Formats: sequence, structure tokens, C-alpha cells
Amino acid sequence: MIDRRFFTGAGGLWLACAAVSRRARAAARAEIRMRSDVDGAAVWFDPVGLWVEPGTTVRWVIESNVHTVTAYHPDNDGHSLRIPETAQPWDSGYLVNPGDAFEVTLTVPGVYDYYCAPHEEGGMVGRIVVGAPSGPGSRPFEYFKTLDPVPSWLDVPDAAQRNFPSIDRIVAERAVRRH
Ligand SMILES: [Cu+2]
Repeated sequence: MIDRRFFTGAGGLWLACAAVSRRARAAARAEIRMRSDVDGAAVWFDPVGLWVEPGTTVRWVIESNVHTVTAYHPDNDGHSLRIPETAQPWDSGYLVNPGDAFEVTLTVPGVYDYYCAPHEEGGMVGRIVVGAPSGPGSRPFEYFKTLDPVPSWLDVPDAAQRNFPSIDRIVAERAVRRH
């Protein structure tokens, strides 16, 4: 059931991209589900890695548990900058009911890393590549330690670092699922 739903979503994304190439700048859309196992011990974004065309509206939907969708950006509690410099940061706030959704339209090309505020330490993070990968999200997690002066941003927790799919894999596979 869950697998079928995922493949339906991926097919929809492919159709949306194909439509964009045929009709100039149609409204491309993609969906990411916010999931949990029964006892809440495991939580994740599905897919965890996604490639989209610039201008795509990405929609996150709660399937179970309570989550946020929050961009890695200093405006969000001092997190390190891991979205393009000129992109608008976002924070959904708490989404608590199944079916609750939040969406952003991503126009600036580059890599966007984001997290779920209550579950970041548990590794609930995701990565979206918009067009060609570039920007702070394409750099190593410690990149800001070499800036002068060094910003007092938060480190990305180890469990979170481990769960980001590589940019190469996202570009090659378009949608990467947690295994
Ligand atoms: Cu969460």
C-alpha cells in the first residue's frame, strides 16, 4: 500500500516535469510525506532526497506523528546556512494532524537541506536539489568553520549528517527513499 502510493507520487512528479518541458513553466509540483513507525521510534521524510526543476512547488504532508519542515538557515534558531544564499528560508511550525500540509515554491537553483525540529537529533532531515546543485548545501557540513569571522551557527547533528542522501545520488535517481 505504502509502496504503491510512493510510486504513484513519483509518477506524478515525472509527469509534472515532462509537462514543464512541453509547456513553458507549467506549475510543477512534488510531494514529500512525513512518516513514522507505529511507536514513533523511527521518523523520516519520504522521499528523503528529491530533485526538482526550478519553480516547483514542494508540498510536505503529515502521515503520522508530529513534525515541522524547517530550512537549514540562521534565521531558524541559528542553524547553519544550507540553502542557497538568495533563497527565502522557511519554517512550517508544528504540523500535528494526519493530512496537515505545508508547501514552498523553490525558484533559486541549488541544494536545500531541511530538518524536522523535534526530530533533527534523531536524524529526520531531507535534501532537495533544484536544478543544478550549488550553494552552501553542496558544501561539507563544517564549511562555515573556515569563514572569517566564524559564524556562531549550530552544527548539523551526527545522526542528521548520516541521513542526507548524496547530491550525486539525488541527481541520478531523482527521488531517494530511506532504506
Ligand atoms: Cu519529525
